[in-house]
Amino acid sequence: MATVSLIGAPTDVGASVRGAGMGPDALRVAGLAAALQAQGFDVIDRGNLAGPPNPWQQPAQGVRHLPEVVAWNRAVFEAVSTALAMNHVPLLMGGDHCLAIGSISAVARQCRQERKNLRVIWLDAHTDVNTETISPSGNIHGMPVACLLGHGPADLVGWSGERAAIDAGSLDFIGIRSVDADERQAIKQMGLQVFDMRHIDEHGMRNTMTEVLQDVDEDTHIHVSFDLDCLDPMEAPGVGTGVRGGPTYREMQLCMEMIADTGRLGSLDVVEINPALDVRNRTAELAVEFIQSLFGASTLVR
Ligand code: NNH
Ligand code: MN
Ligand code: MN
Ligand code: MN
Repeated sequence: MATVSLIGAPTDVGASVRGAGMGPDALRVAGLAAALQAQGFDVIDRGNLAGPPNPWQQPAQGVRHLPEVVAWNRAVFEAVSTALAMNHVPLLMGGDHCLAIGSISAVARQCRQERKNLRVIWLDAHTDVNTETISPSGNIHGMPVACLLGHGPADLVGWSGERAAIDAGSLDFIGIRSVDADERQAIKQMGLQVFDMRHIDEHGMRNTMTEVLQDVDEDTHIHVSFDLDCLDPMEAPGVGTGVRGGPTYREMQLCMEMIADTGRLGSLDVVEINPALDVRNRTAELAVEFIQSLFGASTLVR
């Protein structure tokens, strides 16, 4: 059985709603380590990374808190690289979604070294493909996909060793229902594959995931970037930017189980849990259930 490295990154510097910095402890309190241990995994909790406090400033040149976001992502990049070098499965506990820049850059670099095909599955209400020139908010948690594709603030691009850590064809979005006007143009220009809520409504989660996973083979490394606002806020109220109309509990379980069935999950981000907005840690507890499914705990009875 694999070893899972839990890496806490307690920050909300990429957001404009405070509170996601408490996410790592919310996941610990919800029993994440014990849940994975019960499934037979070795789990090492690396504790929390250190980084600068949130200066709580207005955006400058289109971005908020760029130096702080860079510093946190440096720490994440190093920690994820270290875990991968030990053949562990890194599980990044955010923190806001800006941290996926460091995490996925580290994964992309490792995959290139090992000649593995990286596939990124982005579970989110948002596509996070804004840049400093088009973002309506300046919040970097709305930009990680752009940065990973080689666009966005120069300080956040190129960390994997290539300008683009991932190419558009190896990335799939699931659960999307909130895209900014210019972001929509960027999605078209970059040729991104978006399985939005309308697609899931019309085709169902099963067909959607069959399509997403069709070209996964034994040389594939799947990275899941799980923004908890992907879920319907009725299920997961503890997020800063909730949007109505997300996948149901069962749909999300099926999504996780189908990814688990491939046996190719190699790394994971769990981000945007905001305990300050949550109800009795419900969102972190829900996250733990979904993580268990992603790691192969099936609810199948047959
Ligand atoms: N698209 C908005 C922005 O860029 C919201 C992004 N917020 C997120 N993304 N939580 O997942 O500001
Ligand atoms: Mn996101
Ligand atoms: Mn989101
Ligand atoms: Mn695809």
